[in-house]
Amino acid sequence: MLYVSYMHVRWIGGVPLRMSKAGFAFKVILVGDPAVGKTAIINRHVSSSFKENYIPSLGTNITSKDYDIDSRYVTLIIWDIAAQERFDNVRSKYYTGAKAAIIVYDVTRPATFDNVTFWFEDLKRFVMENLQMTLIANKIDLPAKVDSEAGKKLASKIGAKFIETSAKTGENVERLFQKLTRDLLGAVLGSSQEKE
Ligand SMILES: Nc1nc2c(ncn2[C@@H]2O[C@H](COP(=O)(O)OP(=O)(O)O)[C@@H](O)[C@H]2O)c(=O)[nH]1
Ligand SMILES: [Mg+2]
Repeated sequence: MLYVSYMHVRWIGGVPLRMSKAGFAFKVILVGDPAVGKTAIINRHVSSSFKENYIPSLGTNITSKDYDIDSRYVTLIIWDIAAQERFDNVRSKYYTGAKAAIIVYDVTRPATFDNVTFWFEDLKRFVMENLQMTLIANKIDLPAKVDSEAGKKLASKIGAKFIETSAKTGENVERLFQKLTRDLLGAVLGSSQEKE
């Protein structure tokens, strides 16, 4: 059973610290071209909301969310980058310490799918070992111009899980974060706890 509550995050020297119960905290980052729905996916998950208007995020937004998975506390610290992603030094800070990366593309814009390779190479360039990756085909509530098979194929090529989502309807968004959290926990406990 999985329940969720909001956490307060304290800032010390730029590093968020949770002052709470024992458990695991994992940094999760979202990457992908502008306007693919990174912020929308987070908002859907964290606050069950969706906005039609595109408001490009400024700087980096950090949200955290707590889960109770089989009586273990897990916190995801979810980083959403924007605006300055062009700068290498900004991205490298953003990537540092990440345990999971969500690469997002927009199924209505093939160029955002083509750029997945850029984001993957970039992650490889900056992030060390043990990065769990998920490729997200977002906006599946709209007519797709990139088919599922191409997404699946690319995901397996880059060693990522593949999930198709709509931040608008919410389809598969909870599944994405539940799976991610369980897989991160499973990896840290060194067991094969992965459940669908
Ligand atoms: N129809 C539809 N629109 C979406 C979806 N996800 C995001 N959008 C819209 O796409 C635009 C960009 O979303 P945003 O989350 O700001 O993209 P970001 O730049 O990757 O953070 C906004 O206008 C959102 O309303 C989706 O799943 N379906
Ligand atoms: Mg954004």
